Amino acid sequence: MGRSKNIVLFGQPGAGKSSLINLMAGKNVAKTSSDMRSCTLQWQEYPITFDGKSYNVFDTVGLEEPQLGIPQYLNAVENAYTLIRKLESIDLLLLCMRAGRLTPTLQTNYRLFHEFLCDKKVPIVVVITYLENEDGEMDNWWKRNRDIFDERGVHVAGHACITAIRGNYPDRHEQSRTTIRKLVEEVTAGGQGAWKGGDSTFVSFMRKLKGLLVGKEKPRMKKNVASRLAKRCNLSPDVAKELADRIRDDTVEGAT
Ligand SMILES: Nc1nc2c(ncn2[C@@H]2O[C@H](COP(=O)(O)OP(=O)(O)OP(=O)(O)O)[C@@H](O)[C@H]2O)c(=O)[nH]1
Ligand SMILES: [Mg+2]
Repeated sequence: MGRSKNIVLFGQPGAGKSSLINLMAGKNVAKTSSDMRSCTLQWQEYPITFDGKSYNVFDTVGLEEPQLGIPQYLNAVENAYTLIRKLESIDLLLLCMRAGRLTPTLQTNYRLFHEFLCDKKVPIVVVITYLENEDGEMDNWWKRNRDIFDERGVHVAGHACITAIRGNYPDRHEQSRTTIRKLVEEVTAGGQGAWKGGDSTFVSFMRKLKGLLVGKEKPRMKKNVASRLAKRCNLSPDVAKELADRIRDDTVEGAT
């Protein structure tokens, strides 16, 4: 068995991220919650094995600004940033979303993780949950909605339409397990997509920023990060500014 592949899982609170881990694992390893309050407060690592391969799945905090409130949202993003900086390589980004919820948050999360945090260097796939009641094949959901992803600039290397819980549909649950495992295996095979952590432009941008902290360029650079975040990730200027500040502080601390 080769090295464990690292998978970073993200998506809105309650999208079914923890349930998805349990589905892949084939047993309950992650704690799930039906509570409106987010149940995952900090990223968690779950080593799982299937079809003879091992994976480390990192369950991150559900990201949605209005639902979390700004301070918690910032904590969640900062948390994700710390995780990605810590990892030596990332083989796959799993974006988990609930069917019927094509909110602007989807695009925001996609850009934040795929573009900003991973510099588009990690393959990303989308997993659509809550499809146990879909008429016909669960994959029909994708056929109906794929254009919307394109329109919003959310480009993925693959997709899986599933139900993450057993409920009254054990067959669909088993089928979902097969679908997601196959997708993960395919996209991470060979490891050609593996990205060595640390060389994203975002991270090097932050390093540069750190180097310039004492220089006169500091305010301009900081503003630049904030405005990029605001523009690309649809964050309000205040949130973007605060996030840029926090990431800078974190980078400075991490380097000493
Ligand atoms: N019907 C249905 N319920 C689901 C599905 N996936 C998850 N749930 C339920 O939705 C609730 C939230 O699921 P979690 O797996 O805890 O969601 P999460 O994304 O980890 O949530 P946070 O950790 O709070 O961000 C739980 O009650 C799950 O049982 C699904 O595919 N179908
Ligand atoms: Mg969770």
